[in-house]
Amino acid sequence: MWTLDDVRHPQWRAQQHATLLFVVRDGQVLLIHKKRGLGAGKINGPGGRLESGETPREAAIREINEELCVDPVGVREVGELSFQFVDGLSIYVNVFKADDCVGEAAETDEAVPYWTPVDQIPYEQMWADDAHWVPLMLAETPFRGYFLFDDEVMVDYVIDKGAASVRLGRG
Ligand code: 8DG
Repeated sequence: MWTLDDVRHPQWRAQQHATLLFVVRDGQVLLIHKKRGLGAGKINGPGGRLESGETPREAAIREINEELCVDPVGVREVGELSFQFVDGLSIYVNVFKADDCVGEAAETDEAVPYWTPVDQIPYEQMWADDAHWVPLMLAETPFRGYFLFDDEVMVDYVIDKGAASVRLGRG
């Protein structure tokens, strides 16, 4: 059985490497209704898995362009997420924030764009962990999150923010 100590261990390695990128402009954040892939049906930030030879930043910029046809401006990394699923799947995610984007967000095969005020983010339609770190992303408080999932159920988690390690999780 996996534990958070396993996920926090220096030798833990994820099977998949992905990104998320949140454009925050004029008090609104650009999200997506995800149409396919892991988390289809949920609301999420634009993102996806790295292609070979890409840096995480390059992948984040490519993914938001593929999913919404926009190019982000002022991209910087704000956090990291490590996900271990009890069935064995593991994903490491670099989280980026941007100040603006060029172009008008448009629906594609992968996503429907969804601008929402930052105080009305629909966490109940998102992955269970998001409510715990999206506010840190918005505040630009550096964070490192570790999560254990059983399918869609978050079993346990811990988030380090700045120098502090805050055990917030259940279980
Ligand atoms: P595809 O084109 O190959 O179908 O897929 P992809 O675009 O390469 O990958 P994906 O299936 O979209 O990758 C999963 C995305 O979901 C990736 O951006 C990371 C993100 N993600 C998780 N777990 C969680 C989570 O708990 N919360 C949030 N907000 N995002 C998550 O994998």
